[in-house]
Amino acid sequence: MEQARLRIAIQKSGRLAEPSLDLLKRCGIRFNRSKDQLFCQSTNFPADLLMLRDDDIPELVNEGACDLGVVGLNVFQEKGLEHKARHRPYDLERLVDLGFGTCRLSLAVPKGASDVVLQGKKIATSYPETLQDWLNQRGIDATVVIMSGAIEIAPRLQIADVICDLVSTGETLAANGLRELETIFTSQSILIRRTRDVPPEKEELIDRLLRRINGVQKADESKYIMLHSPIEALEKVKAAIPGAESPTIVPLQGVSDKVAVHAVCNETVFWETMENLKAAGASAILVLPIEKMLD
Ligand code: PRT
Ligand code: ZN
Repeated sequence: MEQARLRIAIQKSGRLAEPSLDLLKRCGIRFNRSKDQLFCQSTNFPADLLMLRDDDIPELVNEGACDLGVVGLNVFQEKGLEHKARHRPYDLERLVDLGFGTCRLSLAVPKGASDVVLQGKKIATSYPETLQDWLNQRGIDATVVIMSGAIEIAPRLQIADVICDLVSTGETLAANGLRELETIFTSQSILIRRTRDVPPEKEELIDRLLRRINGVQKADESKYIMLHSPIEALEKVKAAIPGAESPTIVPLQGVSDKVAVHAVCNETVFWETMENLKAAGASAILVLPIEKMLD
């Protein structure tokens, strides 16, 4: 029997494309990819990549054309509400948050607008379902104007009074003389899978990939710290190491009053942390990145 292969959908080009590929690369999965290719096979993991528009990813995973997909939570949510409204199945699961592509879906008005009551207003957006859901929950009656891009010019064109668009730095809003009113949804990239009709061989591959992603994420959050500590200050120094369980204590050759302390910290090590360690008596403090972790 032919070996099962996972099909992973990622964005072809755009904000999520590079970070998605990068994540897979850090999971040790290599692809032979030439530009403009829509499909490519991994040379060292039973997986193939499908490069698509981000908006198409949830549906293709839902339909079974792909097993996994990387997509913004904003798109996942919007498509989910769209399916719900049409009573169509949306058998997708949000497997893991990937941490890139963070943004927020916010309401904004022209800077000069003093009246910010939404009732009865026209709101332009590319996320009509998410917006409508938010309005419904608050009992606000407003007209949703659907636009597929360049939402920020809607007030100037008098298409709408208010816009509801994705914001990351806020520069686009500022450049268009708009003021952010309120965030209605916060988003980041997520890994999604289909929940229906997945053969056990694929389940196994999904688990394997998830373990690797988990290892990459843990490694990102962790640092390896090495330092020298006077034996008499050891308890104080150990207490100043953030998020470290049972550090390794190693003797130092030819030195009787100091030991080396090695530990994995599962928290960020700030300069302040290092200064605190030094104040507690530590010296020769080294903080190293961790590339991979597997428990
Ligand atoms: O061709 P395809 O449909 O795949 O691409 P796309 O144009 O739909 O997507 P793309 O690459 O722009 O965005 C993909 C995903 O990135 C989105 O679905 C979000 O999950 C995420 N993301 C993160 C963003 C932003 N940040 C973002 N700032 N998507 C869009 N923007 C736009 C926003 O719409 C506005 O026009 O950037 C502008 C605002 O940015 P700031 O930095 O000026 O605030
Ligand atoms: Zn898109």
